[in-house]
Amino acid sequence: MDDDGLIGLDEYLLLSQAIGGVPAQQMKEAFHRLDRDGNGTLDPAEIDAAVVEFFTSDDPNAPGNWLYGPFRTAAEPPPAILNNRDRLQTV
Ligand SMILES: [Ca+2]
Repeated sequence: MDDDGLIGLDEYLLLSQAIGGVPAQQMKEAFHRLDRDGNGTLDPAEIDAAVVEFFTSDDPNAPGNWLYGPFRTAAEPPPAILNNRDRLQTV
């Protein structure tokens, strides 16, 4: 992380490695969906919008649902972090 307040593709892929379980190619696609203005970095507004969508939208095409890689249905095993989200919803 280079402390510029923005997340570049290289930094996003490091994050994806930390999460684990999602192939780099899918994380690259996720990054490009989250980068709504297409300038090659994720700024705080893009991150905020993604987080809100991630928790509020069930639209598979909503960029926020790509925050941790491709949107998954209940039939697909999600990475561990999505298991945590499911757990939160059922408490
Ligand atoms: Ca951007």
